[in-house]
Amino acid sequence: MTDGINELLEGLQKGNIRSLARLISKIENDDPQKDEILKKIYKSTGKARVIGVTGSPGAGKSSLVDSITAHLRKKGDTVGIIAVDPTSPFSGGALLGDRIRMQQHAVDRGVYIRSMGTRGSLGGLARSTKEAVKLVDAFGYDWVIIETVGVGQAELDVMHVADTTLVVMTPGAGDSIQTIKAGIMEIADIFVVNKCDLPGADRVVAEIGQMLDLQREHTEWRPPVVKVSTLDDRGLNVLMESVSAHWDYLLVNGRLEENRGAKVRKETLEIVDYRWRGMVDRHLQFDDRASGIINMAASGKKDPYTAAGEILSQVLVNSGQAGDSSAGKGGEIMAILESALQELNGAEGKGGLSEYKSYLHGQAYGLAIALKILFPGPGNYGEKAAMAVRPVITEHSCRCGDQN
Ligand SMILES: Nc1nc2c(ncn2[C@@H]2O[C@H](COP(=O)(O)OP(=O)(O)OP(=O)(O)O)[C@@H](O)[C@H]2O)c(=O)[nH]1
Ligand SMILES: [Mg+2]
Repeated sequence: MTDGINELLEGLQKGNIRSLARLISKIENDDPQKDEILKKIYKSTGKARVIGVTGSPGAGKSSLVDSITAHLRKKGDTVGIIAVDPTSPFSGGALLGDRIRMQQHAVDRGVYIRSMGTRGSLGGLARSTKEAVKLVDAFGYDWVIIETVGVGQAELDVMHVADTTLVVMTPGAGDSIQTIKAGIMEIADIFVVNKCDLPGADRVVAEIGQMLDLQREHTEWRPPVVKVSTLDDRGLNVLMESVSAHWDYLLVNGRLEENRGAKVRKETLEIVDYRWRGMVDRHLQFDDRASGIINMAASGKKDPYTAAGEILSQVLVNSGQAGDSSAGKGGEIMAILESALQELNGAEGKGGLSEYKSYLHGQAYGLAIALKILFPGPGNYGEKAAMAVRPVITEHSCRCGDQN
């Protein structure tokens, strides 16, 4: 963990919003120290109440989040809002709209608003959104509200981090119950029929009621259906009472712990899956032997099952997980490399000292090369060393050359 990250984590603890924003950016950009950051803050999470708000595009989710936030602020509670915007980073329209509408909270330090956009896959977005929720929670906000357009599996997946999920419907054309994606109906803890100032709201309420009658699993908690208009906040008090009632329901008989426990269980497996897949991907990228095996499978010289088994054993051996006794040595060399890099950072801060700096550069570079030769392969020390050295080398514009 570098000094920079430690400083940001201290900032987070002290309530510095800039530190929170920078940490979320690091998570969003898949920073190599991401796992360390999340590990460090984990014990500070779990205090915030998390509300998910989902529904069709234009249903009034942002307007509703706005109204709920104002309501909570009046009680003195603090609110962190994460708006998931899966649209292309180039369009940015919805994002801007959200920003403008929420301007009334922009100067309020008790409210933090963050949009998460797609950088890579939608799956990546779902993961980084969940991680951002943890950071906002660890920061100490009383509430975290997540807004997402409920159109795809990834957005539904985001909703699983919420303690209470609101599904927003409208009397508008095309938003009748038949057109709503099945998965969305099932995750609702509360249905909000927004825009009840428009005609047809009662029909939507009735349709939702009929659907709930058909579902048998809602025996313990039948999701209430609340009519709201964010234009004049009609129905907002009733909605907030339903949110409270749902919370009380969760607190009875340890349901909250049970729900959160199930989420952590799922999350742990997701992390295992994600890391494992990362190891395999890097292996395929860096190790020619793997592509050789795949080619043999492709040309019918090996069956795909044997080929897959061989590749998996390679991944295990290369990552030093298969009982390689020299792995400990790699750790020691890595530690020397890390202290050289730290020294280099310190020297940079003091300015001057160029000879000493190039000595440290040389040392770091040499150690990284040695680790690369001794411990090759994805996820192993060679790769870790290259990753550790690379930012320093580009930052200090060293001419030693790139690691890979
Ligand atoms: N008549 C009426 N219009 C509303 C109400 N709430 C929101 N709107 C309007 O509906 C439009 C969409 O509102 P948003 O809050 O941006 O909806 P959204 O669901 O966040 O939209 P996306 O994030 O783009 O999916 C805006 O023009 C709002 O002014 C309401 O209660 N009544
Ligand atoms: Mg919105």
